[in-house]
Amino acid sequence: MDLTPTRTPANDAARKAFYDAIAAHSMTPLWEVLHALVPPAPATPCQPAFWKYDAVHPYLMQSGQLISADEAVRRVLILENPALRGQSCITQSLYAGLQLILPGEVAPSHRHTQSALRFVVQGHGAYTAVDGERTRMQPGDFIITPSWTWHDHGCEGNEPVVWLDGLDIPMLRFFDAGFAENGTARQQAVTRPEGLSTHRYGANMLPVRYEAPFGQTSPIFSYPYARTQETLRQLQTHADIDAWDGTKLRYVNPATGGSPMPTMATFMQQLPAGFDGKPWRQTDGAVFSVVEGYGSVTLSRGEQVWTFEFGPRDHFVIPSWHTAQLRSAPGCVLFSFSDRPVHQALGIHREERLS
Ligand code: GTQ
Repeated sequence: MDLTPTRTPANDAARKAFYDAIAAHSMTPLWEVLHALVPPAPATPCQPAFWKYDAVHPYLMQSGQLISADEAVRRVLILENPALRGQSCITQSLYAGLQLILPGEVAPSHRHTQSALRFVVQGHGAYTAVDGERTRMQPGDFIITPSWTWHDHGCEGNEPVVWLDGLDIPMLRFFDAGFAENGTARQQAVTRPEGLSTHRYGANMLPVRYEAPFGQTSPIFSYPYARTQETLRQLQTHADIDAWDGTKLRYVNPATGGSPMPTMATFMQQLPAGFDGKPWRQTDGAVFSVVEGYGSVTLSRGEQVWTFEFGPRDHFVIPSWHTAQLRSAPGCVLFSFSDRPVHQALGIHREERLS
């Protein structure tokens, strides 16, 4: 006699009663969820999304009329993934927001275990201070706030300054490893001249008895656009252009060659005029900030297709395992960041370059 249980209406009812019974003991059957738990390919709930700067900028300026940087602590409009509203994230692992600071304002000193990157979008005259050293913020500069370092921001110029904040907030929330505290002083004491960390660590040399000041995070916390721009310009003229990425470079921790922060990788790329890129997909969802020029990105997953026509200061997100393709008629420069170092540390990073 075959005693193998089979699916019948009576058995379905028995299963349902069984699920209810074990639910009272905080248990649930794997077989009902196995396919979703271990999908054949990443099935992110994130959606591609696009924030046109022309649409965002008036709201940012309006926020400046409603609350001071001092009261807000950080006056930021979070870029929330439309499919993950209420979770303060742009991908499942990354946070992004646009921060506004007005002339004369100070965003007070605090520190947290979350790592932060700043990518300057608009305006001159602001600074970020990290552990006693200030760095000026110019459009296109990439600046790091290492985990657990005191930081405050200020604006000493005469125009509003806006930058993109990228943080690993959702990742630390996932690991329940977030700590934070406010500084006792509103602004930290400046103890070193501006640029000292660049002289010390950023001239392709390191102190003989180098000791990492910020653990796994880069000892350089400012990567100015002036240098990146010149590098891209030279490579665009004198080196091969990648059919998928154009000229794409990753920022590094000069002491390790690895990513500037343990949780986030950052990139800058230039597409030449007339670029019609090949499609690719990768497991690390990435956030883009358009620095200069114009172009488009076409994303697809299954039957769904999205196209975003971008220009300077626009932002968009390419979620995990969405096929993406970049094009640019006049040429453009794009900054991006993702959680790739974590994928790589876990040995799960995958990328496919399609043709
Ligand atoms: O500048 O320290 O966008 O702590 C979110 C959390 C910025 C910051 C954000 C933060 C900061």
